[in-house]
Formats: sequence, structure tokens, C-alpha cells
Amino acid sequence: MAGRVLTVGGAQMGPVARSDGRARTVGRMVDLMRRAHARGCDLVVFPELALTAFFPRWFIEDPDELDGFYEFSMPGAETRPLFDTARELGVGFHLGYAEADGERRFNTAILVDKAGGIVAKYRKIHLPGHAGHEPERAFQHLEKRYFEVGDLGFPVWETMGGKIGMLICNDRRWPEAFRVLGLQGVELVLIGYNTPTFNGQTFEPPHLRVHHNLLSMQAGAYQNGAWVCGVAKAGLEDGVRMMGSSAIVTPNGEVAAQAVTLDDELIVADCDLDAGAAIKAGVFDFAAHRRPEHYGLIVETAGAVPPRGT
Ligand code: ING
Repeated sequence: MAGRVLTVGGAQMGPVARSDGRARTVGRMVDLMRRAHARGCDLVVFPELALTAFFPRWFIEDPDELDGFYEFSMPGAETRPLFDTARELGVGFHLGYAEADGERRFNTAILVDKAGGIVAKYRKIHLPGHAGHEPERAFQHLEKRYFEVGDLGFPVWETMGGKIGMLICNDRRWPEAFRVLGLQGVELVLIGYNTPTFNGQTFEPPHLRVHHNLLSMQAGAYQNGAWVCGVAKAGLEDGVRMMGSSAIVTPNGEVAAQAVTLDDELIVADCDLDAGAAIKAGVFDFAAHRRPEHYGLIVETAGAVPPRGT
């Protein structure tokens, strides 16, 4: 295989119960790292908010109870085994977690390199759901209540031999997010997600969840000539079903690997970081073909505006 190959392991995780302590969950994650190392992985991708249950599904009024879901230091005593294992095995990892930064709260992802050092941090920008308690819902989705909008933009880092960017969950549904990474030449996008199988408010055929997940990641990959590794926290978590369908997608939008369970499951692909070069020099040669002078609406308005037809 030509080019710079990064063997990427998508470490899908099954449910993390509200009653599970971090030590137990980190133990599962260290096991996934060891399995990934045994399969030749350079990098392991864990889900969004991997260390705890997806707590935005609950309306939690007690601030101390709510703080229990956040990490006040990274690494901390309970997460240090992940960093120690990275250094021991020479395997980097992506970790999604709830970040407490003083009084501020973010839905955060970090990239840790093979020496166990944090080389990148991203804070989720597209926060879905609602900010107030809506008891009529089967379950809440209170990310707008529990997290601030990320304040670090959509960076791409030159690290681990390539140009790597990160998105978190709902971000993957917004082509603008992928495109900002694409305009920095991103070669690999790491995405963790926690996606309920069912909508908590209105009926939506469940097969559409998997369809929209893959559609979003395949489009993001193809339209920016980048690999995409999307990894779920899946399964029946405290009574709420979450989808799996973790996948590694090539720069041509093909699915190279996909999870088939709702449990802890490792998917692996040899990601040739040069595989997107042709598409970036051809159909998606941004400099040659994009016409930003006509794209104004994309940044001028959040919501739709009346048609501007003549
Ligand atoms: N979860 C879901 C996601 O974007 C969602 C929320 C599901 C929004 C389905 C719209 C449709 O995958 C998170 N955590 O963003």
C-alpha cells in the first residue's frame, strides 16, 4: 500500500450505565486499546462522552450530581490508565468527555499521541436538543443546558503523520463543519457520537437513524476527500436505546469497516492518508472550483430567509 498509512481502530462501546464507575469503564477502554494494539492500530477512537452515561437524557437539578458527570482534570486519577496504556503500547487515542473548565462546561474531545500527550482539543459546536426540561418527552436531550457552544472553532492539527480534525456527534450532520476542516486540508476526521435509536418526541422510522448517520459521514468524507472514523456509544443505556453503526469511511465515501453489534466492538482500517489526494486535485480542487463570492448566505444567516428569486 502506497502513502502514509495510519491504522485506525474505531472502539465502539456498549452502554455505560449511570451506576457504572469510571474505573470499570476505563477498564473496558484499556481492554479495547490492547485489542487495537494487537491488531496493529496506531490510533484508537472512542465515542463522545465515553466515560459516563449520556447524562443529557436526564433533567438533573442538583448541581453536585450534575458535576459528577464532568472531568475537572484531564488526565485525572481515573483516566490516567488510558494515558499510561497509550505510552506503554505506543498507541494514540481520541477521547470524548464532559469537560469542566472552571465554571464553564463543554462537550469535549481530545487527541492523545503515542507518547501519551494531549496534542489536540475540540469543543462541540452544534449542540442539539433543548435547554429546558420538557417532561412530555420520553427522555430529555439537554445538551443546550449542560454545555456551552464550543469556543475553539473547527481546527485541523498536523499530528501522527497527517492532518487530523475532530467533530462531535451532531456536528457530523452539518456540511459546514466538515467543509471548514476540508478547507484546512484535513485527511482524517475523528467523530464520537451518542445517538438515540428513537426520537424522544416524535416518531421516526428507526432505520433512518443508521441511514442518516452513514449518509452524513460518507458525504463529509467524499466532499472533503478525507477519511472519517465515526464511533458510537451504543446499546440499551439506562433504558434508552442508542444506535451503533460505527464506521470508517474512505475519502471516496466508501465504508471500509462497520460495526455489527451494539457492544464494545473494534473496527479497524488501514487509512492511507494519501488516498484523498486525487479527489482533492480533481473534482474537489477547492481553489480551482469553489466560488465563495456566491456563498454569502451560508455565513450571513443562521435560519432560512425568504426566497431571493427574481
Ligand atoms: N446526538 C444526536 C446526533 O446528532 C440527534 C442527536 C439525533 C439529532 C438524531 C438529530 C437527529 O447524532 C448527539 N449527541 O448529538
